[in-house]
Amino acid sequence: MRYRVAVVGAGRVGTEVAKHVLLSRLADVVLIDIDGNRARGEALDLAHMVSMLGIDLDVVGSSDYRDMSGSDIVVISAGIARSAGMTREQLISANAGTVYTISEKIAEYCPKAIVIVVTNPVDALTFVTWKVTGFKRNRVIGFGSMLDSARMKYIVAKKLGVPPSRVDALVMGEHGEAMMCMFRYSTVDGKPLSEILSDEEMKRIEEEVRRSGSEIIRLRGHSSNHAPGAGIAQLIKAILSDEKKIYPVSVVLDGEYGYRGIPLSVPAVIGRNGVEKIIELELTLEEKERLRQAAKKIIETLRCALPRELCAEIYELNI
Ligand code: 2OP
Repeated sequence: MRYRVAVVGAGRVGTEVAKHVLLSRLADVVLIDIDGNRARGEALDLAHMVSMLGIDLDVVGSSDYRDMSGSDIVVISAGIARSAGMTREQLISANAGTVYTISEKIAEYCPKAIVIVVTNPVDALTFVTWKVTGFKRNRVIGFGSMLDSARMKYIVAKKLGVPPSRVDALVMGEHGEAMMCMFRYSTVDGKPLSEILSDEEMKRIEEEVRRSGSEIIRLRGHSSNHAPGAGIAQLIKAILSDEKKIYPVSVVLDGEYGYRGIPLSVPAVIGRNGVEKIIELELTLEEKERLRQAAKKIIETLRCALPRELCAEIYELNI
């Protein structure tokens, strides 16, 4: 079976996604960007890369949304990225309109696709994509906490002096300041981290995970792209190969964790239908309160950018 992945937004993250999809031999790629020459230029360079490696996959660039027709998966990576000193939420007014327009085009040209939202603030924009496409919630997946989980895994591994492959880490809630490192559900050699680390150590690790994205921006002047590219390709592989692997992703909840019609980052089984199932972990009272704070923050972000006509239900929520 030959698959097709469309990546809308041929910037640093989008091109990295395209590269990983091609290198992992997952699908043909179409790069869409309002700057058609940029999309075509990146596609040409990537086409030379696959030719060099003897990988028989097509990659094209375009500014015409019609060229993404028939794609199995569409990745939304367009929009403005964070710069130094900014929070992800501050991007909502700049990026909501972009994601709105792209979502309309996806509904028109790729009505059967699964959409992976990457543009920040990702949880809020997962909601916008779900609303505008009208797709079932299982077909709209936000990528964010998976990146935070990989960062947590790296930081814990360094701290404990073990290779990252011996660590399993879970971050959930939101891809933003209210992210929650789930130490009780994260392990080293199968042992919960909450039994190994002190409260102070856990606090410091969580802060380091939270600061990881801005630290990259501080050091090199622009936001992450290598880890997101690799992670999004892992999600694409899980979908196309129907892996049914568990990854933390942003999804609009329908009663899980006590929320309905709100996007939150939660562990989910990912397979051919996108989100096949949401894993409902048992939470302590403190964790429930932190999840509530994350939900509240996402709702406030949505209210800042979306008119009441688009999401009356978000305005009515009292969390
Ligand atoms: C990050 O955390 C871009 O939100 C992304 O690096």
